[in-house]
Amino acid sequence: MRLPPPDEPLRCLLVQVRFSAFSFWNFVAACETMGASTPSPPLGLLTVAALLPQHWQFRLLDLNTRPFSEEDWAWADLVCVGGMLPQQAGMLAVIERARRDGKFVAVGGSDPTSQPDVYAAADARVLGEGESAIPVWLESWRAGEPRGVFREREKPDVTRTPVPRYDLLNFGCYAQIGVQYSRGCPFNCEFCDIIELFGRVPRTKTAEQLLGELDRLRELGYSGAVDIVDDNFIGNKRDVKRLLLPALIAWSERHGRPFFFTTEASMNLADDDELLGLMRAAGFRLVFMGIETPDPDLLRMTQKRQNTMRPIVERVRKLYDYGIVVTGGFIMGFDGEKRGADRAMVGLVEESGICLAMVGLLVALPTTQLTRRLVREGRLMDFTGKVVSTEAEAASSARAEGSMVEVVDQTLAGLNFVTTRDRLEIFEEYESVVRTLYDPQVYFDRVLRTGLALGSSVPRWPSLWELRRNLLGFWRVSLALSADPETRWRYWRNVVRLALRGPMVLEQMMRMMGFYLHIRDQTRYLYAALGRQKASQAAMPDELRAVAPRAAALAPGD
Ligand code: B12
Ligand code: SF4
Repeated sequence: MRLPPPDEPLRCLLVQVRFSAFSFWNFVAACETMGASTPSPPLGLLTVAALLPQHWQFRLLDLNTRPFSEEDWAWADLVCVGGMLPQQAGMLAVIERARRDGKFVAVGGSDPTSQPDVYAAADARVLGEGESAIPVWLESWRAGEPRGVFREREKPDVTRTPVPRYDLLNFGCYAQIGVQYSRGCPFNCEFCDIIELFGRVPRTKTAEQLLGELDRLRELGYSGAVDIVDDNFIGNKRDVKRLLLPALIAWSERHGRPFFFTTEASMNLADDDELLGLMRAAGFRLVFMGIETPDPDLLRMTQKRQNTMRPIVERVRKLYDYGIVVTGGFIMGFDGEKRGADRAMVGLVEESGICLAMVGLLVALPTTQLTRRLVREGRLMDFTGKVVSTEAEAASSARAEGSMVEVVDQTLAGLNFVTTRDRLEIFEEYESVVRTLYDPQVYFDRVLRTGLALGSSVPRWPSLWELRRNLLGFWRVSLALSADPETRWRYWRNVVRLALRGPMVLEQMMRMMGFYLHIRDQTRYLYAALGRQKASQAAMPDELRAVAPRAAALAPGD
């Protein structure tokens, strides 16, 4: 198939493949209550559309919001697909179909960048950040060769990143819209792939640039939840405090607060009252933090010392004082983890009141320091449970027959290495944590405690569109939770008591209660999957079920 040069008008179809309905983060059931189909749009592809020649035509086919469209497929001269590890099988299916139909297909994004060999069937593999890699691809294409592997030459300066093509979205399909202020994180956690993909020197956009993106969203008629998808929003704390937040507060006040914000940040956020005050004033309502484990020895071992500086519970509660809800990521299966880790984990989540605690199993992600160490120690496994001697072998088996894990997210796929304690015991304790934390009584009681402790966030009037969404959400969540005798009573108790704390707190905690609709389905699926996984772990030979605790002594952070 001949592809015209990129300077000619081309029709480009951007395909976002489906996430599993059983991923913790794919809270479709909660989105549906407000009439949306999926949590967030694919910001990577929207940015790619802005980086490609603007005389092209673009369409977005987000398979999380609508079925595969033969019409869009036939329309396209070329297909761009991108995404993360759990989307691998879907991306490969798109590539296969493109090859079958003689359509040119380019692939990029986090998983293709981490494991390019898996995507060898694509015509063009454009690896790394698009700002830097797409020009390399276009240059080669203009010289007559659009096919091949094209890598970023350096980490791009994100102040030159164009405004993502938000005009390609149907906002009604999404619960929130993503914007990005910075890339990279200054910390050095052993299991983290972000610092491998984006580096340890945070690169920030200018405040004006971010406000330009918000202006664009406003212009297109969007209002409501905006997720700042940074790896660590406070990676460059100085710029966030001095430049971004003051400008954002002024902008929000000038425009009648069209948005409220959620983001992800490291735990040292809690140590800075001035920063928290600014975030509150700017309209931040929720922050995700990687808390990982209550055990300070394990935090040190995994090079996450920043989480050991002050008591975790105290830090989480500090955010509540500023009206900011905390969601947290927790991990089980670190080297050196001791029996009884489940009790400590439940204790931490309960005491800190983190409603949405994403407890998962440690995954050695491609390209990380953890994976490299496990290879050195002869402990990395492929997805069939076989020890491999190179990272490439593990990657190439991700789709193998007999895969013992489901590559959905960390709640379902993990421990792809020989552990330092019996892996069956880890699975059992993991299940006990999830069962305890997401027992309806425990969950709704935690929501209430947190709601009662939550300071009020900055008041704002929702737009008519949002109001309609919120009311629809309230009605549908109420119907669904009232129909279930396990949640009915506690749900209404929470609504009444939280309403007395004011509309802002009620709105925040309604989201947490709506999320339970997803958790309920997701955990049901999880327990069944864990049953299957435990059976396969039990059948593993003893030497693979655990290594001597010696490995803990080899651990890097000591
Ligand atoms: C926001 C985010 C989420 C959000 C929203 C996801 C969504 N719908 O977009 C949520 C919270 C839902 C999420 C969930 C998960 N996430 Co996530 N997430 C991110 C995060 C922080 C930002 C992604 C983003 O929007 N970036 C901004 C855009 C502009 O950048 P980009 O997507 O990388 O795109 C650029 C390039 O990659 C490239 N590009 C991208 N696509 C394409 C396509 C083509 C053709 C080309 C040429 C170029 C190209 O150009 C773009 C511009 O430079 C990243 C970290 C990161 N910095 O990437 C992790 C990240 C993508 N997530 C990751 C993971 C593992 C997950 C989970 C599995 C989490 C888990 N712990 O279990 C879940 C599963 C998701 C699900 N729904 O089932 C990993 C992926 C690892 C990998 N090797 O693939 C990352 C890298 C980090 C991490 N370790 O958490 N995530
Ligand atoms: S704080 Fe988060 S983003 Fe930064 S290195 Fe650690 S895990 Fe990665």
